[in-house]
Amino acid sequence: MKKTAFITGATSGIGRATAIEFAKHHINLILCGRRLERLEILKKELEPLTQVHILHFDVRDKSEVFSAIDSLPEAFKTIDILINNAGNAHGLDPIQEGHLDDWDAMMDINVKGLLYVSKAIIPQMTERQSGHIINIGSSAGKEVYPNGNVYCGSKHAVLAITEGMRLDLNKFGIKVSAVNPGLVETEFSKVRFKGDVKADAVYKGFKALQAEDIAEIIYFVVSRPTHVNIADLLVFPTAQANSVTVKKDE
Ligand code: NDP
Ligand code: 8X3
Repeated sequence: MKKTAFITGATSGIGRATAIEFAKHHINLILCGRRLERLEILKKELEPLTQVHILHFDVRDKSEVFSAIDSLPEAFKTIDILINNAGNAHGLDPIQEGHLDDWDAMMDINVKGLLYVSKAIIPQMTERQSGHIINIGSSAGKEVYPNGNVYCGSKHAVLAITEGMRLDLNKFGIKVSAVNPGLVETEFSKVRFKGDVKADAVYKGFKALQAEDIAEIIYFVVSRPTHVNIADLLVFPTAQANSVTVKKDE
């Protein structure tokens, strides 16, 4: 029986690469994001491999989240795999100079958005006593780096919520995993620096992880036998030792 995966943040980076990887393995896909045109293009690209449905909503908007998930057609209503991936950083400022709008965005998207989507999907998993939730955390959820304050806080929250989910959903046989990458070359830094050229420097001088590297790891996590759960996985580029130590070309 083919499985169905619900992927948030499928318009770009890790979410998009995961959709492509899952399609290769013929997993049915529900692809979510705000940029509808990108979702439509990806749907067309992947439909020769698998069934694809798109949902266009902002994870910050509770009622949009619930009505989008309610609107799923019968063939996509049973969700076996939830990839809570939508998220981003806004700004890289010392705490005394940080912007309230940036803080709101990070907490609302990375933490509350993940909770809203999970709240809408978990009941069907508990009812069926099966399912797999993968939360995309970050090395920033394990270690705080200078000026990372609120982003790191949001990702520490993702890790704590993941552990809480694993405890509470254990009796239902639901797997809960965290995949925590270090530096991955996506649109992440363009969003963090709001299009500023500073973003171009982030992945220069070393080989950063690519979105496809993380997608392959996520597929590995979801394709383990029923009795195996990868609870918490940290992955860095070889050039990175921790959040602040990156070996760059001279
Ligand atoms: P991208 O910016 O490339 O992708 C982010 C995705 O999140 C987009 O598809 C975007 O879709 C979606 N998204 C953002 N805000 C919202 C929103 N309000 N509602 C719905 N969807 C939203 O970044 P990455 O692929 O790198 O990031 C994916 C995840 O990986 C994030 O959680 C990030 O924190 C995490 N991560 C990234 C790392 C990196 O170095 N790149 C390292 C560790 C973790 P759209 O704008 O169309 O809505
Ligand atoms: C993204 C990785 O180090 O830019 O979560 O915060 S980092």
